[in-house]
Order: sequence, then C-alpha cells, then structure tokens
Amino acid sequence: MNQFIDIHPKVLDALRSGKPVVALESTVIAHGMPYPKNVETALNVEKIVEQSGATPATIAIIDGRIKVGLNPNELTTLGKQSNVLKVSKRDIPYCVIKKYSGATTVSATILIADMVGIKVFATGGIGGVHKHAAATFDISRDLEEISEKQIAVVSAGAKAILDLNLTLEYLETKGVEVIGYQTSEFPAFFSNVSGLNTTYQLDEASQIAQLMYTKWSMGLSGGILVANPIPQHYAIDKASLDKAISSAILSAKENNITGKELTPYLLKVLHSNKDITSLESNIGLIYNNAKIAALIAVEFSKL
Ligand code: PSU
Ligand code: MN
Repeated sequence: MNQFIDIHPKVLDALRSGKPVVALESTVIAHGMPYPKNVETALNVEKIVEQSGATPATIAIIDGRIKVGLNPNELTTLGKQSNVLKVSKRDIPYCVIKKYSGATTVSATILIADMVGIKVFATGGIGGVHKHAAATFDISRDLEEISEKQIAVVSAGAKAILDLNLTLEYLETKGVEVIGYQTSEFPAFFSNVSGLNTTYQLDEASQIAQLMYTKWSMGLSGGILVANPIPQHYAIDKASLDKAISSAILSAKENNITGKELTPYLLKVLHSNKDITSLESNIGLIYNNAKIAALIAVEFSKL
C-alpha cells in the first residue's frame, strides 16, 4: 500500500475480506456546508451507509496523511477549522509535504478510493462544466476522474449551478454512461426537472452492480455516473431555483470569484438565500445518495 495513506482498521478489514465499502468525500463537509450542520450531516451519512450494509470510508488529508476512513474527532476538526485546503488532484502532493489538512473533492476522493480498491462512491452532486465555460474554461476535474477510474459515482446529477447540458456532452465524450436510478430524466441536484435525458434508466441496485461488473470485466476503463433524484419532498421548485442561481452567479461575477473558490461561493450564497431551502435539500439528497450507494456496493460485493 501507498506509504502516504492510512486506512482505518474497519475499512481495511472490509476491503481485505471483500465486504462492501462506500467512499465519501470531504469537501462537502469543509467547504460545502456551514458548521455544525456539516459535521452532523457527515456523521449521519456514515450511519446511513452502515445501516444499509456497507462500511463508510470518508476520505481526507489530516496533517499531511491521506486518510481512508476518519474517526469522529478528525471529521469534526475538518468541519470546524477554517484553514482546511480544498484538495483536487493537483493539490494532493503539496498538502502532504506541508503536513496541512485538506478536504478532498469528488475528483481527489475518487482518485484515492481507486488507489485502495473502493468501487462505489457517494456525494451530493458532482462538479461539471460551469455556465459560460466556453469563455472561462471552468470544467471540474471531477469529470476527468470519473472517466478514468473504475468506480460508480452516486450523485443527484451534477450541481444545479452548472451547465447541465454541456456536462452531459462532456461525459459522453469521455465514455461515461449516466444511469438514472429509477428515472430517465437527468436530475438537477436540488430539483428533478432538467429537461435532459440520462443515458439509460435502471431501477434496481443489482442491475447497476451488474453493469459495473460487465463494463470492467470486458476491460472497458472508466467509471459510471449513477444519477439519483432528490426525494420529492426535498425538491426545490425550478423557477425559484433558477432565480436564486442566476443571482448567485451574478454575485460571484461582481466579487470576481473564480477558479476553485467558485463552487463553494455559489453554494454558500444559495444556502443563505431565504427564498429556497437549499441547505436542507442538499442534506436530504446526500442521505439518499449514501443509501443507494450502499445498496449498490452490497450487490457488487456478491458478484
Ligand atoms: N456536492 C455537494 N456539495 C459540494 C460538492 C459537491 O453537494 O460542496 C463539492 C465536491 O467536492 C465537488 C466540488 O468535487 O464541490 C466541485 O468543485 P469544482 O467545481 O471547483 O471542481
Ligand atoms: Mn473549477
């Protein structure tokens, strides 16, 4: 095993005996939600994964050590401290040599999960192609990593702040199938109305596990995006959501927020917008994704 990684004993035991494991990211904890809701959510997500029959492995960097599986203290520190780096692929070695703590994005989490052999990963919504990307070139590393690693990523589609159509086009170019879990419409994170289609719809976790097994057994490289709609009672009405997103993007422009700061900034503005319930919705969809991810991991471990 890689000399820079510490695997939590529970996770190591599960991996060695072929039991189901679900990787979880940490940027959503450190940069995607305010304290203390973030820590509460992260602890609940782990509980949901466990209750659904899999071992949770939250991934982060703590004082320069890459951790696969955090203890509650580490998780709390990550959610409380304000100097935690947002770590994408390019940031990992720097964070390690400086002995800093870093929260891993979807892309860095996938990369580390793949190093230790985890095949299923849950998040809220993946990063993707930003609106106006033709001018800014802002395309999340998340899409590259999903397309390179053998992993199933369960998310409520891509974050609604993005250009969802371009995100789907990009995934198609990279050969990533977008599987709608019990839906044929690509979910739009806080809402299930996008007007866009998933590649295919599958209704059972066992079918998704079979697809993973088949893709990788025939030597096709790359991951699968499982798009899991937000539970209807958490969904935000599309008109209010679009309005809130437009004003968040405008605010980012006025304040010259770009690069890695953009996504956390937009989410922060949305979460503080009193017209929509985006923080509650974000938490609701993450719980739902954690559960489906665990069910898929359980089914995949049987194959
Ligand atoms: N999903 C959420 N909240 C988040 C994120 C995803 O519900 O905060 C994070 C993920 O870590 C994702 C990152 O990888 O946002 C994308 O950032 P960027 O657009 O800078 O690549
Ligand atoms: Mn970006």
